[in-house]
Amino acid sequence: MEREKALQLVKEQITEHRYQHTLGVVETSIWLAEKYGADVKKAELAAIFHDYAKFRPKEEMKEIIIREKMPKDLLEHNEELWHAPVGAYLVEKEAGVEDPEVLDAIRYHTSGRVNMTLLEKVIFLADYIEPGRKFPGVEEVRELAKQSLDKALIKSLQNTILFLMKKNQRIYPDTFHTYNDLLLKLEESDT
Ligand code: DGI
Ligand code: FE
Ligand code: FE
Repeated sequence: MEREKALQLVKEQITEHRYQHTLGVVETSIWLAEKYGADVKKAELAAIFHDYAKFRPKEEMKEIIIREKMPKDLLEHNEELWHAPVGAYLVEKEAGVEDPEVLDAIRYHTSGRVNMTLLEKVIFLADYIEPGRKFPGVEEVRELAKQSLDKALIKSLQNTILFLMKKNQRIYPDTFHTYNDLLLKLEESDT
C-alpha cells in the first residue's frame, strides 16, 4: 500500500496528537530499519498502522478478543494492551494489509514476545523512542539505540516494568518473558 493512502486511513481512526506520534514512529522505524537491516517498506507500513485500534471502544475490543480467540489472559490485564492484537486484526480486515510480518509487528508492539523478529523489535523500539516521547529514561534508550537494538529494547522493557510496578499495576507475562528472553540471549552472546 502507498504511504499516503495508509496515512489517510490511519488519520481517520486516531486523534491529531496520536497521529503526530505515529509520524514520529514512522520516521524512527525507518531510521532503525536502515541501521539494523530490517525491511524499510515493511517497517514504514507497520509503523503507520501500529496504533490503528487505539481509540476503539473497550467493548468492541473485548468482543474481538473473545470472538477471534486471541489470548484470553489479555482480558485480565491492562486494556492498554488490547489495541495491539486488535489492531493487527482490524488492519487486515479493514485496511486490507495481508503481510503477516507487518501484522505481527503491529500485534506485538505493546507486549513484545519471546523470539521477536527484527521487524518487531524495530517497531517496538521506535514506538518507545520516537521524538515526541518525553518519559524519564527515554534519552538513555535513544543513546543505546545507536549502538544496540537489543540493549535498547531491554532498557525500554525495564523502564516500562518499573513504571508499571511503581503504579501498583500488574505486568502482562509476555512483557516479562520478552525481557528475560532478550537478556538471556545477550548474556549468551557475551560469553
Ligand atoms: O500505544 P502507545 O501509547 O503508543 O504505546 P504502547 O502500545 O507501547 O502502549 C503502552 C502502554 O501500555 C503504556 O501506557 C503501558 C501500558 N501497559 C499496561 N500494562 C502493560 C503495558 N505495557 C506493557 N509493555 N506491558 C504491560 O503489562
Ligand atoms: Fe500502541
Ligand atoms: Fe504507539
